[in-house]
Amino acid sequence: MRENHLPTAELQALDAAHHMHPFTDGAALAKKGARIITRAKGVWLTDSDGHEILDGMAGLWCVNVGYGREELAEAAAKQMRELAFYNTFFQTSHIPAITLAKRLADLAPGDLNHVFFNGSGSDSNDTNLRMVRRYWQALGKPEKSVVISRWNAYHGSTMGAASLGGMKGMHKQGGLPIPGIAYINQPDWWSEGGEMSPEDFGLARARELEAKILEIGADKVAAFIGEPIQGAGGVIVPPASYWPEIQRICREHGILLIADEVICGFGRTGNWFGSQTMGITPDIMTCAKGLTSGYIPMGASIVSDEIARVIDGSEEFAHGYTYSGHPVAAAVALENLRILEEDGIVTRVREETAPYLKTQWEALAEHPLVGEAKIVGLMGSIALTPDKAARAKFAAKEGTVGYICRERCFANNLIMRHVGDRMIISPPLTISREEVDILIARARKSLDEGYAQAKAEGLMEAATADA
Ligand code: PXG
Repeated sequence: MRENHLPTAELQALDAAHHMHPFTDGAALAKKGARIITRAKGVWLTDSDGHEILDGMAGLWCVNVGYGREELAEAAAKQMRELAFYNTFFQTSHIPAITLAKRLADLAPGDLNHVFFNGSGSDSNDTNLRMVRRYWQALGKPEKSVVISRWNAYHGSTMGAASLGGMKGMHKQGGLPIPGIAYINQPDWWSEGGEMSPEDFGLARARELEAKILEIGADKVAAFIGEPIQGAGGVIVPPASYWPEIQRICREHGILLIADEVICGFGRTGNWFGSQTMGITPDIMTCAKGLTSGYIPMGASIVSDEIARVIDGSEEFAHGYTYSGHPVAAAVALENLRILEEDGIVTRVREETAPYLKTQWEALAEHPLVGEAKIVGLMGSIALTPDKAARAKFAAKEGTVGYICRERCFANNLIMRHVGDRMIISPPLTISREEVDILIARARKSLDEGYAQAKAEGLMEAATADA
């Protein structure tokens, strides 16, 4: 394809001069220059220098149907011509929002039959926070307002969503969390499980919820929120004992359960929703990303009959966004869901691609730099370690070796991210077997090179236990 853009160096200079990047050390990036992606097809990105890069992260965990689907472009164009925008506020509605709400109600588990539309995952979680507090208030229990979350959870970047998240680095910047959020520990057996079996550890971590509810008082707790599998926290797969126990505790103490499905939803774990993979039926699901495969921004809160009955049955719920149910986004989401279903993508993930990738992914655990290798559906992680048997952390600053490996992946034209010293993948759900083979070969090569570099730089020292 003919390139008709400025030279890479000029684009990088303009980017550094004018573009503020999310979650980025701007000065460091300005020195190095951003990698500029110009187009994409399937699982392959092309950068401004013509490199072909395998996108092992589906953009940002979102391009579930892969890049370059004409039908999605068509759906957007058609809707823009027909009705580019109308709001859903003042007793009006439109066909894309109605059709999508019905479609999501059919797909969602249990009695999650009602949809509040948002613009992203963050503002979906803001909606959820306001909705659960309003729910209890409408039932005459306004003091039932605390939401319990987990350290190292990611629920978004707005003041509300970042407070719901348990990322201490985010809380440090700008006076977070907001009042009324409490935290328990995450179910990360590899790093925090000590001598316990994974199953015992899963139960113990779930029971921290019960202890926290009792500490605060069940009459003050509105809800618990969690990602079925933590994504941005490093793809932490909880032990099988964890989620059923969390659900039991929520039910027993009259606490609403919010499953943040922003990453796990729409096929990522081999089912439509991560909640189904984890065997739970939440009261609210947060959706975004894969809802439109990232082709256009959209978020949704899918809620139970009971919550909708209370919210819609009392005075006006004073909440909403201009773009709640945006017709173009809704039209793209509908077409995206059609593709996921009619192309059999979710089923293929569960029955073919995930089992094929799992065998090769778990074999990476034999690599000298790798401790555990975990994968559910098409979201996987590996823990890097200087000492497998001891499940040790590195003596070097957390993320040093992870960053080295990520840089090797970049150099080998594979997007595989690091979160601290965990490497993570989440490729488009349409990845073929041949592409899985390429992903694994490049990951292995990058780990070999990362290992060699870590050894050469004296980084294979384990931290002492109390470090
Ligand atoms: N919930 C979860 C579980 C997420 O993963 C959000 C909410 C917020 O969605 P929006 O659409 O507001 O970004 C997310 C987003 C990373 C990374 O570094 C992950 C996300 C966003 C940005 C970076 O892995 N997830």
